[in-house]
Amino acid sequence: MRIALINPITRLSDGYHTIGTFIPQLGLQVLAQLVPPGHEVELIDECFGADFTNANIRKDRYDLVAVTGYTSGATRAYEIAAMARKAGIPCIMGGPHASAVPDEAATHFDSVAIGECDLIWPGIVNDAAAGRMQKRYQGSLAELTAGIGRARQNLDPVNGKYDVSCIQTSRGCPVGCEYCSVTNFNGAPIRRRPMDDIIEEWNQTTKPFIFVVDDNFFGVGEKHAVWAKELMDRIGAKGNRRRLWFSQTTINMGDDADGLRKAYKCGCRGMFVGFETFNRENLREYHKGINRKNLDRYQELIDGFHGAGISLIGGFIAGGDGDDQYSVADTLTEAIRLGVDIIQITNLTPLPGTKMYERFMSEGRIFATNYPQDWERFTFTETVYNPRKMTAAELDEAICEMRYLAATKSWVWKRTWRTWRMTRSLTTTLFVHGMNKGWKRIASNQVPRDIAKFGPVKTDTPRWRRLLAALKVSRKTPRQIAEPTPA
Ligand code: B12
Ligand code: SF4
Repeated sequence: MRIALINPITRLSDGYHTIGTFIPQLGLQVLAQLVPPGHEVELIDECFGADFTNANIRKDRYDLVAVTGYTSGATRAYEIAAMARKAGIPCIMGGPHASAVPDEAATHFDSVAIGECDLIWPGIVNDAAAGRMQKRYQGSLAELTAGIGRARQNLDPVNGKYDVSCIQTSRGCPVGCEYCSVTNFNGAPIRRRPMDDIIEEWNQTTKPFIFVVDDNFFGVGEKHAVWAKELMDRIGAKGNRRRLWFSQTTINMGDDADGLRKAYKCGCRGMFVGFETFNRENLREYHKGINRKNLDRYQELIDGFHGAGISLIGGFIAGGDGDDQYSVADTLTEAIRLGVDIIQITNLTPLPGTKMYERFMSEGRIFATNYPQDWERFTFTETVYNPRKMTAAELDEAICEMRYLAATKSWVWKRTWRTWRMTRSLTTTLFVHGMNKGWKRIASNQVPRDIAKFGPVKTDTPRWRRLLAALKVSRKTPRQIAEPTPA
C-alpha cells in the first residue's frame, strides 16, 4: 500500500504559531516508523501549503489517507476526508482533535483512531491493506518500551523541508491544567522511554537543532528530575555533540542548579515555561498549583535558568476570569521586567476534551459553536468565548495592539542584549535573537489582517499607552502581580 500521512493546515493563523520555523509533525513521523514492512509512506505537511494534497489525492497514488489534526486544523481535515472519499481512497483520522470529538470525526472519515496509537497502528495498516478497516480504534497509554515513541527522523515532507528535528523522551503531565488536553490525553503519570533508545534516535536526528517536545521535561517531583538528569548526562556523554536543543518544563526546574547545569552542558539553550498569568485568581481558575505555589519566587527561579545559561520562552494566556482589557499590557510589562527572553501571549482557548470546555459550555460562554467550521477559529489568536471582565472584542483588540507593537517598534536587539547580559552564552543569545526575529516577522504578517478586521490601531487610548510603557520597563519597575479580590 502507499500511505499518505497528512498534517492539515490551520488556515486562519497561517503559521502564526510556528515561530517562523518549520517544525516536524512528530506524531506522523512516529506512525511512519511503525508502518509494517511492505508499505510505502509519503508525509504531506500543509504548513507548506495545501496545493500538494489537493493535486495528489488520487486512487492511483494512494491506497490509504491518514490524517492527524489539531482542533484548528479539523475543518481542513474534513475537506481532505471528502476528497479522499470522492477518489475512493479509505481515510482515517487520529490525533488530539479526533480523540476529543470522535463522533464528529466519524461523520467525515471512514475510521477514527482515539488516543495514543503506537501499539494499534500496525494493525490498522494491516486492516486497511486487507480492506477491513474498522470504524473505530481505541488506543491506550502504552508503556514506552524500546521503539515506542520513536520517530522516523529522516522523513521530511514531500512538499517541504523541516528546519529542526523533534524528539519525545517522555509522555504525560501530572499538573492537569484546566485548559490543557495533555493530562487527559497522555495521562498524569510521566512515562519514560528507555535511555538507550532515546540516544540512538538523538544520533539519527538530521537537523542541527532539536525540539524535545515533552510536555514537562523536568517534571514536578524528585523521581522524574533524577531520571531527566541521568538522561542529560547520557546525552552529554553519548549524544551528537553538534546538536543544540530546547524543551518545555514547569517553572520549578529553576530551583535545581545541578539539573540546569547538566542541561546547558549537553546543549540545552532554552526552555518553554508556561507562566500563563501573574494573577493568582487566574492561576486558581486554571488549576495550575505549581505556578501558584511559586508566584512570589518567579524572579529567583528565572535567575536560576539564566544563571546556568538557559533562556526562557514564556507562555502567557490572556482572558482568564481575573483579566481585564489592560491585562495584556500588564502581563507584557511583568514578563519584560522579570527578564523572560521570548514572550508569547495568546488568547485563552477552551479546547474540546478539556474541563474548561465543559465548564464554559455549561455556563453558555462559548459563542464559536458552528462546528466544524468554527473549529478553525480555535487558533489561540481569536477569542471564542465571553470573558468575565471585558468583551471578547476588547480582548482581541488588546492582543492585536500587542502584535502591532511587536511588528512596528524596535525591541529585538534590546532583548538580545539583555539575554546576553543574563546568560553570558553566545549560542543562547543567538537562539533568542533568531526566535524573537521570527516572532516579529510573524506579527508583521498578521498586522494587515488585524487591521482589516478591527481597523487601524488607536494609539491615543490608555490601553495603548499602557502597552507602549512596557517597552521602557527595567528590573526596577514595580511588580504587577494581581492579588485575589477579597471575598
Ligand atoms: C510540539 C507541539 C507543538 C509544536 C508544533 C509541532 C507541529 N508541527 O505540529 C508548536 C510548539 C509549534 C505547537 C504549537 C501549538 N500547539 Co501544540 N503541541 C505540541 C505537543 C507538545 C507535542 C506534539 C507531539 O509531537 N506529540 C507527540 C506525538 C507522538 O503524539 P501525537 O501527535 O498525539 O500522536 C499520537 C496520537 O495522537 C496518534 N495520532 C496522531 N495523529 C494520528 C493520525 C492517525 C491516522 C492515527 C491512526 C493516529 C494518530 O498516534 C500518535 C502516536 O501515539 C502537544 C502536546 C502533546 N503531548 O502531544 C501540543 C498540542 C498538540 N498543541 C496544542 C495546541 C493547542 C497548540 C497551539 C494552538 C498552542 C498555542 N498556544 O498557540 C499551537 C498551534 C500550532 C498550529 N499548528 O497552528 C494542543 C492541541 C489540542 C487540540 N485539540 O488542538 C496540544 C495537544 C497541547 C495542549 N495544550 O493540549 N505545538
Ligand atoms: S503543565 Fe503544561 S502540559 Fe501540564 S497540564 Fe499544564 S499546560 Fe498541560
